[in-house]
Amino acid sequence: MRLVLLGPPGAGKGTQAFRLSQILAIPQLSTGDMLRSAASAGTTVGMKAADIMKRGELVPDDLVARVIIERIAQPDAARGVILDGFPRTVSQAEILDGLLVADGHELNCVLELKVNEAKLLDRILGRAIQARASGEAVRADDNEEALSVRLTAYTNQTSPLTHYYSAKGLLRSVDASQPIDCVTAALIEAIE
Ligand code: B4P
Repeated sequence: MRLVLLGPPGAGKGTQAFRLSQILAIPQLSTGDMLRSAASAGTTVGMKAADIMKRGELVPDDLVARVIIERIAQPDAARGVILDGFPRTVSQAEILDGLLVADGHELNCVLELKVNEAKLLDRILGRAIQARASGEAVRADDNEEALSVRLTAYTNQTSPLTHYYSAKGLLRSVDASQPIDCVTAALIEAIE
């Protein structure tokens, strides 16, 4: 099973990808997490990505392609993958098509998480408030300024993917403004 989770920042891609990964017993591949780890580790890719992510912009396709190509080649990904936050541009979708074809696989389903903008803002800023209260590090892009840039990037660069995948008959949209358990149930139903 090869799945893509698509949605604006704070839609719950990471939250739901983790749950689906437990249920379906296939790995969650989060480009956001991979880029944040690369940034903390100070790798060449990570150093280039860190400031871009902090501003809320999308990291260039060639850098993201490098991390995903490396990760998807790992043995555990042969069983299937849940792609969390990748692809985010039409060029990335074409890179993914090429990778899957080369491995003799195909995409089973693209799950779009739909949430209105007010709720996205509440969730992201809520996460920052919670992190601050519990003494954890606040994500560098969880602030109003970066979120506005992230939302614009989603509208301009990522949302065209809904047409791309709908034309291929792969898109399933789910109301992700519901409580977390209800969203998971709706996603499982959409996959089935
Ligand atoms: P990501 O790490 O992918 O994060 P995100 O889109 O901002 O959030 P996500 O949708 O996963 O929301 P989450 O579950 O955390 O991207 C960060 C940055 O990395 C990008 O801006 C970009 O710079 C870079 N990047 C990553 N991939 C890239 C790519 N392919 N190309 C270029 N750049 C790339 O949920 C958010 C909050 O909401 C949490 O607090 C959660 O608990 C809460 N929540 C979730 N679901 C909920 C629900 N149903 N009800 C209530 N709260 C909920």
